[in-house]
Amino acid sequence: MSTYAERAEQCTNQTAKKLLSLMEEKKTNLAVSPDVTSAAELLDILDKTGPEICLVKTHIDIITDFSPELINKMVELKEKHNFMIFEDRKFADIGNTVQMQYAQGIYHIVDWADMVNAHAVPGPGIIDGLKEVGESKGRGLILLAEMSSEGNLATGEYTEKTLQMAKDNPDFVIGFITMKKQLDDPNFINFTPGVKLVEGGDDLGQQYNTPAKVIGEQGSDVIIVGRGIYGADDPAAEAKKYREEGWKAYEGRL
Ligand code: S5P
Repeated sequence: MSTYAERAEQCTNQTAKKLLSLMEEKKTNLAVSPDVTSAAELLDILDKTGPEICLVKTHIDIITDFSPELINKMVELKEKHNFMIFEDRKFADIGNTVQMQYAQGIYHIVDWADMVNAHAVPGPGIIDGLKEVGESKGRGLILLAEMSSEGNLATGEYTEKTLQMAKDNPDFVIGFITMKKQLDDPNFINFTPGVKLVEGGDDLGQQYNTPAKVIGEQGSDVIIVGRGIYGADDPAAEAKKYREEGWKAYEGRL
């Protein structure tokens, strides 16, 4: 299996290249998902876990006291700790609408998020719409090929068609939300949510696998951890544990 550094060389998209290089350089395949609702809490978790992560995944629309100042501060932390930003917007509409959701409104996501994700359900027009706005800024798009929640519909033919949409747009699509490695193509990065140090789930259908399983056995590239880190008493120490587990599993599979 290729190293993150080797894959960075082969990528066409500059955001994918940057992420893979950063992962190798910082020796981390951990993305933190601080799904908290206040700006201060978000910034606090990000400052504490920043040294351990390659990426932060945000849900900007759950912040109750959002202001553009939050974005400035997040970008300051990004520079301080050297990580990238993924806004988990899960676009799911026609191309014309998602373009506006991506660039306009109060969040202006395209201006600060290195990458965003989208569902494939509307068909390729969703990629075309996002690409028209994001490509010139060097942004990357992640498609949801699979989901972590019980009973989800992103399986079989749906997943296959999603992968095909990515193959048709290798300049803008940088990878997948998926439970396992998809495609034998070094261009695409596999991002896996639903990760905890012990397997299990929550009472709303979330299902958890361990870093060892996700990276080591299933061949994914990036672990996305929410409650496992921000729900801990010491998020910094917990992030360090996930980072070590994730990296050990990566080295083990090389
Ligand atoms: O299939 C998915 C896709 C995503 S992006 N399942 C997920 O759980 N996610 C996101 O990952 C979800 O929106 C949340 O932000 C995070 C998982 O959080 P946790 O607290 O369960 O680790």
